Amino acid sequence: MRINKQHIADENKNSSENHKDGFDFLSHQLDKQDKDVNAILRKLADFQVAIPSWALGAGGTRFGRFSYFGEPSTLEQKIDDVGVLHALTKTAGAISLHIPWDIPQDYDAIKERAKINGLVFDAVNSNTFQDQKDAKESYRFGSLSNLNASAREQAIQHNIDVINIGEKLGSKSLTVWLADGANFAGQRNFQSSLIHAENSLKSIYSELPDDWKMFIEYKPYEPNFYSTVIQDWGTSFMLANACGEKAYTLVDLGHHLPNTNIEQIVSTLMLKGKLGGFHFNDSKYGDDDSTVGSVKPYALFLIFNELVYGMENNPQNPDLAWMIDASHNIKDPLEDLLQSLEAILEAYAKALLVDQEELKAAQERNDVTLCQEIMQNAYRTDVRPLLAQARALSGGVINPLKSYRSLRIREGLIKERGMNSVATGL
Ligand SMILES: [Mn+2]
Repeated sequence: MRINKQHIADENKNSSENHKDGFDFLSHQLDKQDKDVNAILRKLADFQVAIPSWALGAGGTRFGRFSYFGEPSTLEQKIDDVGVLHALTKTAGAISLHIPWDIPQDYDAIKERAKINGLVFDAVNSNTFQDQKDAKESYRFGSLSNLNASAREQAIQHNIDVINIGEKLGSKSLTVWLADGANFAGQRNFQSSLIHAENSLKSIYSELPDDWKMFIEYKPYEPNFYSTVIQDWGTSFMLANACGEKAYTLVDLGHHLPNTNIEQIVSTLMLKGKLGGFHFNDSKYGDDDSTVGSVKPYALFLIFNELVYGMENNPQNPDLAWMIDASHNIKDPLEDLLQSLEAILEAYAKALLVDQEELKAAQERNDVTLCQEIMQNAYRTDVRPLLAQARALSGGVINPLKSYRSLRIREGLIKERGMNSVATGL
């Protein structure tokens, strides 16, 4: 199921009249506010979000899993699914692989498949949160922080293997997320856990190629419910600093306790030049894997406001690696990802509309009311015509979700793959 230029042209023919009305109106309004519409369109078109290989099948909870049918059961099929998203949106130009769920058999064939779909390989993700078949040591009591040196060695070697796989694909970064922690008070010594984790991360870091980055992801709880070794941004930041200049903190939106001020975390890390990667999702309670922007769209906008500020004012911080990190239990994963991509771009576009000069002046006068007005005026602008215009100019469709349905893509995938295919690793 590959979407070609004719599909796109036909789809856009049907929506172009309505779109043109909406876009003309909005760009006229923005012109009057002295906004550079073309510059915003270029930024939107350039923004690329990686899709992780684990987001394409039906996820599940420990209570059950409900297939959406036509799921990708091979890495090739996962790449094709991301290709569908990218063809429609021109925003999903990268795939992020999870090892060992998606180890390529034939590297040339996999690279060729990605190329045909217009994709590059983003960060590679290691997995030391579950035991692999025939593994010598178990991660039941931790991986990089395990008390058993041989288990730590195995986890370090796995991360080095993941780097080697990534190198063959053209990836430039490794994401490490540790499930290590304790389920019960008194189970582990916090200090020795942290020392082991730091030393293990340094061992992995020492094998990192010069042009690579290492992202250290944090999460407060789950699967361990009493303590987690890398529980928050401060711990990640400290470990990244201990490793060296190629190590960075990775912020995953779902990896915070409710009401955490994530925009402030983003701002602090960018000031210090240590924000490396960003995982999008949304949540009500914890790491809920909800569609981006479905629960707290205003919080997402506030986060993007800091990201935009950092991208413009913090040359000490590198370009960020953007990825959606979610797993879908009842929706068609591709539809969910299309909604997430739209929400990300929407928050970005709104943040680009914030008049930073005007905001700074209002802040300096302590005009609290005006500060809020500036933020909310940008947020309340319906920017969807800008997104559609940026997509159409890049060769995508005006309305991705509508086209996904009218092109009957899921039906095509079910015909190709059947009703019983299951995505690997889930
Ligand atoms: Mn994540």
